[in-house]
Amino acid sequence: MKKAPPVLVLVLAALALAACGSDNGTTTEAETEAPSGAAAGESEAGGEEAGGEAEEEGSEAGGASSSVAIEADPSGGLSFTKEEVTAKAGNLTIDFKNASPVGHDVKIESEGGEELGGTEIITESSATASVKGIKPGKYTFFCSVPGHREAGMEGTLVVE
Ligand SMILES: [Cu+2]
Repeated sequence: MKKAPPVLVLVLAALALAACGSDNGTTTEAETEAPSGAAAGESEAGGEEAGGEAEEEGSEAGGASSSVAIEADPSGGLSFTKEEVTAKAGNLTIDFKNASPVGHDVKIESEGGEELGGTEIITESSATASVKGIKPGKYTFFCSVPGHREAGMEGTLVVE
């Protein structure tokens, strides 16, 4: 009966070794991850440099401007033909077209809910609106006619 404890000790020792083995495995994995992580850090730094250059180009241009085309559903539905549009930071022109007889407009709203600009309500025509010095980020474009936004007349404006 006194032999049992040594066996248990051996079993425990074996388990401990197994545990050490898996620990070592984890350590080895961590070590192999480290160099790639460092490499990723380097490439991220490179990306930041590229981003900085792009920003410099933007500030050099000063009055950089771009335009986006937004169109209401020509068949009169309460939607826009695009759910997402992309523009560049700077002075933005929105070319809005509404071929339907249902009145719509387009308003641009910041993520914080601040209205930055928009068009008049139009039917069967087109209108433009401008937002000066729009910054990179995500904005919402929507129709401000009561009930239209709630019905789905909104989308995302991504400014790069
Ligand atoms: Cu509308």
